[in-house]
Amino acid sequence: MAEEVSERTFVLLKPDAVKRGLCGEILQRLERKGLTVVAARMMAVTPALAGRHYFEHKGKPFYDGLVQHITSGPVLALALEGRSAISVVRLLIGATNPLAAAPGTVRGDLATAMTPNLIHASDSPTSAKRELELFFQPGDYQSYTRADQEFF
Ligand code: FUP
Repeated sequence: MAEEVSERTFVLLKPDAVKRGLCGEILQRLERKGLTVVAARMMAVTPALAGRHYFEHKGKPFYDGLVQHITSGPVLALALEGRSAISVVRLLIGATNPLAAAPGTVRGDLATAMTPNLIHASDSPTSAKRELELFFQPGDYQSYTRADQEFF
């Protein structure tokens, strides 16, 4: 395991998270774990951006619903850094299907439906790089040290 490697990952709080007022709750879980927010952007996802973000799902039966949902309202795009951030965030958000997601995870605790499942997070270094580049410009990132950094 690459435990000592600091990584940057991409997280998207989907329109259901924004509309349910759960951004704070979800972000608190990520921050308390020890992840550092290095970029944040509330925005609308256009159909074109949705198509690029979800290109690997094109042609699947749930694709149209996925694009419809992600473009249905504002999202909060985040870049997070931390020790093994990519796999750590995936563990914290839980399984894709909230009904199968473990208690204690974001989806396991806060969602029941498959498409409005609150959150997206990159699943590999390759997808993190690609997704970060879709949503952020190089100048969007901040560099700072958390006051509690010694514990992470
Ligand atoms: P995840 O990485 O956990 O977000 O899951 P996937 O990349 O496999 O799927 C992306 C999104 O497609 C999920 F967040 C929800 C949606 N989806 C469905 O609506 N139905 C499915 O059968 C699979 C995925």
